[in-house]
Amino acid sequence: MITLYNFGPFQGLADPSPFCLKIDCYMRAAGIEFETKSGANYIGKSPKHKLPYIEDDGKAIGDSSFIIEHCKEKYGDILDKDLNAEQKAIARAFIKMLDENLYWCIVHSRWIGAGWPTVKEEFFGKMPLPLRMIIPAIAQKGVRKSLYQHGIGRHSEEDILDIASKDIKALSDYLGTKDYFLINKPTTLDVCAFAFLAEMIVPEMKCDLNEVAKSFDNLVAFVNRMKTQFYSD
Ligand SMILES: N[C@@H](CCC(=O)N[C@@H](CS)C(=O)NCC(=O)O)C(=O)O
Repeated sequence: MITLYNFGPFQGLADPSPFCLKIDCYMRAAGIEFETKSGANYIGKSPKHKLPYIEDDGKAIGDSSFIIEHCKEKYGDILDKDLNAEQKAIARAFIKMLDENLYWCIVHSRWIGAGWPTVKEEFFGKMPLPLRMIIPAIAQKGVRKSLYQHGIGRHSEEDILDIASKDIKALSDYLGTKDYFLINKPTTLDVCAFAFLAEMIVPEMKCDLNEVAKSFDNLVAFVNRMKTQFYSD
């Protein structure tokens, strides 16, 4: 059986990481049996030194895109087999927008913006003193550096919110009144969109980014639809 290494439950979701949530949801949607092992300590054991990664038949695979590719090769393209080339191209563009652009806006709102008190408490609140006083600031400094190196961290908070809002609006406009993004059943794009949207819509975290996401009724309904379909447990 596949083992998914992730961070573990967070504020009503299977994981605080949209990449880990993406794989959790992909396995459920594709009907692939899996178990989870959770903890930030697995980052050091991961082939790419990030989570998620999986182990399947003794082989470790890191990165959500490579994990999905592996599952498609080994278990069949259960979710996307009915898509044509144009739909696959649209999916690719949206998934990369989520992974490479919106992701960093979410990280900014959680680690630098108004989400920080919640993240600090959730991730570090159970640490013993004096670590609880020291580690959060060190971790936040590391994330600030990553955001700057990526480029998003060089913009003002207002501009980052604007960048994210345009991605979220694009998702809302494309979904429109449909139940799913591409066809009448969930595909990998729905799984990916769910993972990122749920991270902004489900947690009780007060920040402008989450308020923007929650303001799109069709996206909130989409997240609830996916939650009902795959997380009724
Ligand atoms: N491209 C990777 C991104 C994974 C990623 O950025 N994971 C973050 C959590 S959301 C992580 O493990 N960060 C820990 C670190 O950078 O030390 C994927 O698609 O899986």
